[in-house]
Amino acid sequence: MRRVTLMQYLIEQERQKDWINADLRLLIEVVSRACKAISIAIGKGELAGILGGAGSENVQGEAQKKLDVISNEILLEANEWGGHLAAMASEEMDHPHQIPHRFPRGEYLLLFDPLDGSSNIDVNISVGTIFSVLRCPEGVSEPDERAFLQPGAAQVCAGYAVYGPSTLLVLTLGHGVACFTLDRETGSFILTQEGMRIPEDTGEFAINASNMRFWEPPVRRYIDELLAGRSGARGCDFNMRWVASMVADVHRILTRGGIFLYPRDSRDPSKAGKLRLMYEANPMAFIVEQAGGAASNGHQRILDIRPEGLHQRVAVILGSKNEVERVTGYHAA
Ligand code: P6P
Repeated sequence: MRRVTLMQYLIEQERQKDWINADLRLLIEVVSRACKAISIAIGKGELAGILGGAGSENVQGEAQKKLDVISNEILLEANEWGGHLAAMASEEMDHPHQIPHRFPRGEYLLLFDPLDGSSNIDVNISVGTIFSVLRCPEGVSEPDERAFLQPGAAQVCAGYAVYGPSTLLVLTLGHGVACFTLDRETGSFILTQEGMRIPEDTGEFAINASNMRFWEPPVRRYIDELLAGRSGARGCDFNMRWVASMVADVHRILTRGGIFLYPRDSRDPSKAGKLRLMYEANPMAFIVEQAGGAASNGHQRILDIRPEGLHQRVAVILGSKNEVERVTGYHAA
């Protein structure tokens, strides 16, 4: 594959296609640069004294890691000056971040989980950044939370960076999925995969099995059948993986297939699930569907869910199409 940088890829897309313009190209370039800065910060770890707790809580009531706060700041500062955004929203902030009036505003809304899987950061396991791009509704000059409450199907772009042995940037503009690998010597993201596809069948599932006693019957039935292996209803053995970093689990599924489940459970009936719709489930569902997979909450396509709150949670079942359809079939039974 000829060596194509992210910038070259985006400029070629802008020249040849109508689904990207200069502002969206700038947004992606700026977000990629922010992800590079986050990758460098993570790589320093204890040497920079940035591991451990920040001594604060986020809107989810979760203890923030120092790197959660640092990553959030990096993304805010990187994006607020460019004139491409109307506002930003983050897992780490109660309310949307307005673009300061000293900067021009653009047509896009950017949502992100700045450091997904941060509970893993102190034990040196892969984490990531997830982002989603929407258009600001026509005529909205001061976008508040309501401007963000659009179904995932309205996304114009979504992507994630995974900070693992390599730092990768995975991106969709609604016409397939591409993967870029960070060349640390030149500082460029290099195109390493295009047209990523998730196999429709799989022998590998990802779920936090410690929650088994809290699952609803359709999920319990599905997982029991997988665990029964070749002597059970499925007639074959299955393997399990659970990194507890959604970005790492989703990237594995994008690369070799699999099904990821974070189902609703009975621990807190007021919560529809653990993962957040707007900046975790929606961007990942967009990417997975663009790669030929499926993404459901058990009852409907995640991208069709009409959001009611910026930080609302959702059950997530995504990955290899035939397995996701089997699980949704069990919910309908
Ligand atoms: P558990 C990380 O905190 C996260 O939001 C996702 O990245 C991950 O898939 C999930 O939660 C892990 O949850 O309950 O297994 O720790």
